Amino acid sequence: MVKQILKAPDGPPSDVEGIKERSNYLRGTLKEVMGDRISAGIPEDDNRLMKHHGSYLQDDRDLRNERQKQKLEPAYQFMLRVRLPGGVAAPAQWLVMDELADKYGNGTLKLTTRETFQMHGILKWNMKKTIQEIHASLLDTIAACGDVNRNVMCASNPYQSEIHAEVYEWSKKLSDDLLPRTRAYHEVWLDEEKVASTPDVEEVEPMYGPLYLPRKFKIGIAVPPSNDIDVFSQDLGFIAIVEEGKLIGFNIAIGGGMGMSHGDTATYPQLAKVIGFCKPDQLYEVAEKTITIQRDYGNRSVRKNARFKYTVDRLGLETVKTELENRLGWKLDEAKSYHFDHNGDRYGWVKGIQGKWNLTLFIEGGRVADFADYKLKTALREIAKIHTGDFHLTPNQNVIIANVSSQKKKQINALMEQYGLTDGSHFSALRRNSMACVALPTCGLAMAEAERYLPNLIDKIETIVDENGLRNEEITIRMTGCPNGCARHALGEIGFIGKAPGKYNMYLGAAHDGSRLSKMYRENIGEEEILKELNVVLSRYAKERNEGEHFGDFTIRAGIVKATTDGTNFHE
Ligand code: SRM
Ligand code: SF4
Repeated sequence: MVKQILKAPDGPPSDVEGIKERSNYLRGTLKEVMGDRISAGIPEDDNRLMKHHGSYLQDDRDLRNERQKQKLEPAYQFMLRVRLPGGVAAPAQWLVMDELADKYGNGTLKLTTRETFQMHGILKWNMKKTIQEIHASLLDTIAACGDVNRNVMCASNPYQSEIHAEVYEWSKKLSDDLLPRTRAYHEVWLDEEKVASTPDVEEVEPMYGPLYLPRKFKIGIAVPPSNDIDVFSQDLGFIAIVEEGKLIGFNIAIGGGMGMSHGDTATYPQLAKVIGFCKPDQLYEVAEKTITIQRDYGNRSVRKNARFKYTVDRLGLETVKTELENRLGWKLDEAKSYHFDHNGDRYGWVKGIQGKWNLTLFIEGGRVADFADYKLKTALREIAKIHTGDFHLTPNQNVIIANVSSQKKKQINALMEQYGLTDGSHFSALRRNSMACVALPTCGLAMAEAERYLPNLIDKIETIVDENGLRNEEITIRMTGCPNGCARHALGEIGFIGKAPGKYNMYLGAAHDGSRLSKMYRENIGEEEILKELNVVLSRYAKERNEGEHFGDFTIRAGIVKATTDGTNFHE
């Protein structure tokens, strides 16, 4: 018997709840509107549903004013996000994405902060062909966005150890088993015939129900000592626990999230809290039951407060834990000890299991493109043509050419040399530890630049870094174009959130291992002030730091920013 979906706890359901309810399990009128040629856009109701199919309607914001002046409709286009559990793609799949980006997209691929591909600039009439070609490569875009469980992340070196490989399999299983069951995606995009039947909640969506979740839900699995997936930023994070070389299970952390709105203290980034431990074969059950708690108790009235972190805060951590144990029918074990030491990527060649090699490459801003002086996209395509292992997209927007034999390693090195492809070792450690969200021109929510601006800002910060002898100091720096936190700004030792064109709030104090959020240091400042402030704090760091002390820890110890008492809550 499926549990009845409780009414929204805090008021009347939001408009999106109505849209989902009327959509007949995410179908809406998508099939019809995607076929019409009246507009390059689609109605808002269908756009809401579209997200559950892995896509957003956007418009090119660089062209917005000019088109408005010319009384033209916005330059509508679609963003498409692939579901890629653990970020693992086969070379043939890389080649398909590479080709589709040229054929139907804007000629580039974005490697995202959740280990997958995004394409931008797809026109409405090319969407179906694009999705069909992705599907033919055995990938899909189902549930890559929307009020469902999203792409499940996992530590990004699956073949570096047997444990990584095992954890990857768990992330894939979670991603597959937690998919919505509706056939809407297959009918709208893949021309599957609709089977006439009376919709039955239990049959169609046994876990989600007809309203799906109140909001997006994110799961990730970390393998200590790397916290590359930022496990405490997940709605539900798992930390792999290894004893005597064996995976014995996972610590469970709940209620993390990065998003907030400027000036609204009812919204805030929050770290997930560890509530217990489960064995590997209990993982799916824990995930499923946690999701059903959010399904039943999440705020379906105010979308800004609908994420699981707010449900946990409203109900209380202990209540949620007890509810989870009730639904499981067994008690969670005590959490085991673990240790993280960084949340960034490690670059270059690393030997993994079975004599295979892994090469992590630095992809600035996650943008795979052919630049005037750096043919990155072509180089990766040429590697994909000869590569017999996999590609691993990392949570820091980079890529690992994984599972490479010694013989192929030589060929890949030759291609790297031919194209000047870099593992980032000649860059400052600051740049290698940088992340920026997409922001302008495609993101409709951006208030300032991020991906297009951070590299230029880092050029200037590097001068300060060099003057202070900090070139090889691993300091994480992250920029987002708005407070939604897509580049997990609140877990960067230096963080920027866009406020207005050219203006950012600046944050300091996050932990290098992703276990403490940052605090606001300066509000609404432009480049000149950013550099002035960084000059002061970085030169103090160079002179006053203790041995081995990370920059984020230093800014707290030196009183540059103050840690909150519990080290977690972060408000403007
Ligand atoms: Fe995000 C919305 C891009 C990871 C929090 N995010 C968006 C949208 C779809 C804008 C929109 O709603 O119109 C952005 C599309 C821009 C574009 O043009 O492509 C967007 N988010 C991204 C990506 C591509 C950033 C990147 O440069 O890599 C990341 C895609 C991840 C993926 O593959 O699934 C991305 N977004 C994140 C993360 C990081 C993470 O999950 O680890 C976060 C913070 C964690 C969290 O969810 O708390 C994040 N995105 C948001 C939010 C705030 C949600 C909230 O409830 O607080 C929004 C706004 C919303 O949902 O209303 C958002
Ligand atoms: Fe867009 Fe804001 Fe996310 Fe950046 S952080 S991609 S500006 S929603």
